[in-house]
Amino acid sequence: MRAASSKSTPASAAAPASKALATKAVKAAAPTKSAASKVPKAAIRPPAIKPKATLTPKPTLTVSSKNYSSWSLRGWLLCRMAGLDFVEQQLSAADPSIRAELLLQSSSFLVPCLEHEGLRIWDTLAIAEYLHEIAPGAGLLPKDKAARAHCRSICGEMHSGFANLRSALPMNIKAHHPGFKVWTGAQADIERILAIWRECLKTYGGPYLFGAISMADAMYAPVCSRFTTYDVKLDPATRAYCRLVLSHPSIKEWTAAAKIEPDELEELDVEF
Ligand SMILES: N[C@@H](CCC(=O)N[C@@H](CS)C(=O)NCC(=O)O)C(=O)O
Repeated sequence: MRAASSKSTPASAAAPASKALATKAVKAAAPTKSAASKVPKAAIRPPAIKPKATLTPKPTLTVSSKNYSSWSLRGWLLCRMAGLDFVEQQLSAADPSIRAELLLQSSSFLVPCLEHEGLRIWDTLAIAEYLHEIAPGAGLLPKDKAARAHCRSICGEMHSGFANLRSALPMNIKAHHPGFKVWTGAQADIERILAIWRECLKTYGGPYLFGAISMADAMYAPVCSRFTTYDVKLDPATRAYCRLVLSHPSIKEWTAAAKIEPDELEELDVEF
């Protein structure tokens, strides 16, 4: 069954990364003068050129809750950063038929999942690398080889690590917990993330982690949101970085949508 609350929204992204419409130029043969004089003028007009109907469906990104799903936010930001002209399909996290819908949409049951030109790409890192391949000029990865390796390392670290931070400080854009008490395990994750950020900002000069915005900023954007929700204490450099990320127009758009989202997951909304 299709989730009743799923919806498709055209994303107001920048230029399409794929050629949506291909037209084939057809050169009409010019009639000879003698032949032309024998037929009525209307009949010698070249046939109207019809664009070849090769319109492929727009790429679709399946996401879930904008308030709670940090992976959805990452995937969506990456598509925006790549300039992909995509349609967003949002599945309600509160819908009991969600797993049936996810099975249809994503081989792993998980979101985000990108469908592009007949391909289905699930898992955020795979989406990031795929987008870099189809839009190499978008700057998802730094141009410099060493910086690129560094960028991939911290993206991988985010993707596979920080389990304590994830469980103790789940993304919840609507919530605000001033003075939140962070337990030791999660604090170690916070310290490591801040060390990564400080090193990047120092090495590449900011304002984003690798100077210009890159896939690393998309991977760490939900952390900026969590640090705000849970009132995590930051130094001036990391606070400025968080503010910059959260003031990015795409993140502001996502945040505004999250704030008006009706879904509430009680287990993530416990009072601390
Ligand atoms: N490693 C995956 C993680 C994706 C993930 O955990 N997605 C969550 C939402 S944030 C999900 O789809 N949960 C649905 C479920 O478990 O049924 C990725 O990088 O995309």
